[in-house]
This record gives sequence, C-alpha cells and structure tokens, in this order.
Amino acid sequence: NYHAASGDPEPRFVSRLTKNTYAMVLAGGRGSRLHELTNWRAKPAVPFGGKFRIIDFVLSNCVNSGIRRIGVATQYKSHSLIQHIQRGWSFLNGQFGEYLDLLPAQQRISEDQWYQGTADAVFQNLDIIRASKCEFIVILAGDHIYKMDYGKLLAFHVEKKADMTVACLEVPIAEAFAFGVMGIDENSRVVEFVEKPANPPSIPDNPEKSLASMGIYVFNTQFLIEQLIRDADSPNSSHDFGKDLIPHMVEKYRVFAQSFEQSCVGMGDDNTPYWRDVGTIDSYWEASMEMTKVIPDLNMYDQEWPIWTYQEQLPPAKFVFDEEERRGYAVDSLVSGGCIVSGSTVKRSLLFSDVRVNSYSSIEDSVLLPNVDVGRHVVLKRVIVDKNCKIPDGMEVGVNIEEDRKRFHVSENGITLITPEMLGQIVHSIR
Ligand code: ADQ
Ligand code: ADP
Repeated sequence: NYHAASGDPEPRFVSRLTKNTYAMVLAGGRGSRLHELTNWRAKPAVPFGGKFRIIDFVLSNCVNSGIRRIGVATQYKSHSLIQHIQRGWSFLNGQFGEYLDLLPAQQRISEDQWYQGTADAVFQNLDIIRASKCEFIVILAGDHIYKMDYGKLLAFHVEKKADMTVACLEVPIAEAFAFGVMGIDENSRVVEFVEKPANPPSIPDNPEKSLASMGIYVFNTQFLIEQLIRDADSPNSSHDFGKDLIPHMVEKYRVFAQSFEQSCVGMGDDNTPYWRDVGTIDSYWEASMEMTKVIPDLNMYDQEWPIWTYQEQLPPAKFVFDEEERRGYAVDSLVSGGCIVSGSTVKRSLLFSDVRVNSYSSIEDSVLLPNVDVGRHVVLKRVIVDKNCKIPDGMEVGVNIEEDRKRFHVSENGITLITPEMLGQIVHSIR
C-alpha cells in the first residue's frame, strides 16, 4: 500500500479510507482565554488570517483530505459559527453522499444534560455516527490552525492495525503541562498517556521535549462505540477523551501515535510543521503577525491545499494616496476586500473585509476585524480591534499602555484588545 520510493501511501488505498470516514469536529468548548473576542462567538468562529474563521482550517483539511462526511458539535455561543458554516460550507452535496451536519448540544439523550466532556459530545451523537455507516471516525478540534492530510493518518492507523491512533508533536517540556503527554515504544505504540501532567515526562533522547497529543484521533467506529458506551456508564468519569478514555485504552488496546511531520501539509520556515492553538490574545496576535512575514510559516496561497471560507461579494481593496503627505498605502500587510485605506499608513497588519482607514492615521502590528472604521489622526500599535468598532478621530492606542488599561483589555505581552462595548458603542448591524 506504500510507494517504494517516496514512502507515501498509494492514493487509491488512501481514498478508499477517507471515503469511509466520518469526521467529528468538536467546536463547543468555551475558549475563555480569548477574553472579549469570545464574548459573543465560540472560539472556532473567531476570524483569523485576514479572511477566514478558525474553523475553516480544520474543515478545509477534511475536504482536501477527501473526508466529506462531517459533523460539527457546537454548544456555547454558536450563532455566529452556525451562520458561517451554513453560508460557507453548504457546497457539500447530500446527493453525492457528502454532507456537513451541524450537531448542536440539544439534550437528545438526557433532557437535563448539555454536552459534558469531549467524549460526551461524541456519545450524544452516536446514532448519527452509526447512521453514517463509516468504518472510521476522526475526532478533531475546531479551534486549531494547521494543514494536515488526514488520509496519511488513516493509512498509518490501518497499517498498524490500531484500534485508535492519535496525532502527536514534540513540544518544549515547559509547555507540555497544557497537553495530553504520552510515551511510545519503538513501533510507535502508545504505552503511557497522562492528561495535562504537572510534571510532564520528556522523550527518551531529548530531555527538553515532550511528546504531546494534538487532540486528533482516529478510531475504528465499532471500537469507539464500545468505548463510549463503557465510559458513559462509568460513574466517576468526566467523559473526556484525554482524561478518561485514552488512559484507560492505552493499557488494554492497540493505541498508536503518528508524528505530525508524517501527515502535515507543507513545512514552516525553520522546517518544523506548522500547528497553532490561538487560544490566548497573545498567541492570536502572534499567529496573525506571522502571516505578514515575507514567507509565512503557513502558506495560504497553496492551490493544492486551498483554505475554503465564506465571504460576501465585495469590491477590491482600494488605496488613496495623498501626494503631499506621502500617505495612503499598506505594506507587509494583508488587506481584504471592501477595504479603503485613504491618506493613512498601514504596516505589518491584517485588515479584514470592509475596514476603512481615514486620513492621517497610522496602523502598525495590528489586527482589524471586519467592518472596523478608523477615524482621522488615529494611532494603533499592537492592537486587536473587534468587528464593527468605530475608532473615533484622534484616538491613540498602544502608545501609553497604562492609559489603555483603563479603557481596554491589555494582555500579558501588552497587546490591546478593543471591542464595541469598550468604546461604549452599540452594534446595530449584524451581518
Ligand atoms: P484541550 O484543548 O484542553 O486538550 P478541550 O478543552 O476539551 O481540550 O477541547 C478539545 C476540543 O473540543 C476543543 O476544540 C473544544 O472546543 C472542544 N470541546 C470541548 N468541550 C466540548 C463539548 N462539551 N462539546 C463540544 N466540543 C467541546 C485536548 C486534549 C489534550 C491535547 C490537546 C491538544 O484533551 O490531550 O493535548 O487537546 O490541543
Ligand atoms: P460574528 O461575525 O462572529 O458573527 P458578530 O459581532 O456579528 O460576530 O456577533 C456574533 C454574535 O453575537 C451574533 O449572534 C450577534 O447577534 C451577537 N452579538 C454581538 N454583539 C452583541 C451585543 N453587543 N449584544 C448582543 N448580542 C451581540
């Protein structure tokens, strides 16, 4: 089933697997560390990369991998997420056995319970998984930015005759407490798994690194069903894959780990595979700034692996140059449709759709979400501006952090977040 020269799995072998796979995307967590950015929307619905929403990356991975039966489990603040998926992802056509199911927590099994842990979110949709008649289930998180060919992960899973396979990557040991950390043997079989350990074990030949779970799992469907039913009956379980199911399974069943390098699509600058959890204001800002680099670690322009999204039809971005002031341009920046930069300067920034920047203003190292209006003589430095904000004339943000703290949310690394509420603005137009 593998190419002798490249070591890649045969395409026909892979496409038989991906056609027989149902992807369950978990998009219901709270994601509260993004602060006010997730006041009104779930983390997977947070706009990212100048044009997309976070969930577009995992859904694009599914479609590009050939997995076209997808369920998205939603829970908190799901309106914006559901709206985006309905508008952007309805091209999956039921006539051809392709579909995207929205699976809101709806107390289908027990009338007094929303989704508990991640395993419960899957358990409550067991009938939908059964009805898909797929041999494999991939469980994915809706809130990570990466490009991955799940076909290669499935091929590995089948080759290893595994009951379950988890994708993993090496992380600095100091950061490993935030992950499921595992130990593997020489055949990549998982022999140990601890969820978010206080003292994470390192990998044998590198004391600086730990092997972390990416929260990406492949299961044989029948095996998953058995495990979920067993877990649902366990009175002390929190019904979470990392905390409850995987540690239990590792002892009794064939659980394998595939290194992310084997299935990631495209490598970053320093030859490491790109994967980001933009879970905090600082990591969101940093990942956004990376996109403005000359050669970003994540290639959004790869026609072999397009990132799909919804975006309304908008006129092209426009730049109005003031000859006298030598202003009216954007450099090292991503500027989306419907934007007008007029008599002002934009550097190392991301402007989502319909952003207006008016004369004598200067924007640096900032992220402006859709429909933001920047008045005249405004200075923004290291700022994230939420959707629909109107920045009044003369406002300076990121110049005096102590002043900013009084009005806005300032992160640990000094990134300022501005929302309409903080500006005392009521949003009338919701699009
Ligand atoms: P965490 O990311 O901390 O660790 P969790 O917060 O449970 O795990 O979220 C996993 C995904 O499931 C997220 O996309 C979240 O939105 C979603 N989710 C959480 N609760 C949900 C619910 N009740 N209903 C629907 N969706 C829900 C996990 C693993 C670790 C692993 C890291 C990698 O537990 O072992 O290392 O992911 O990021
Ligand atoms: P998105 O582009 O993510 O949908 P929106 O700003 O349009 O972001 O809002 C997301 C959701 O939150 C929508 O359901 C909207 O109705 C709601 N919402 C946003 N701001 C407010 C607010 N100030 N008060 C009440 N609901 C709000």
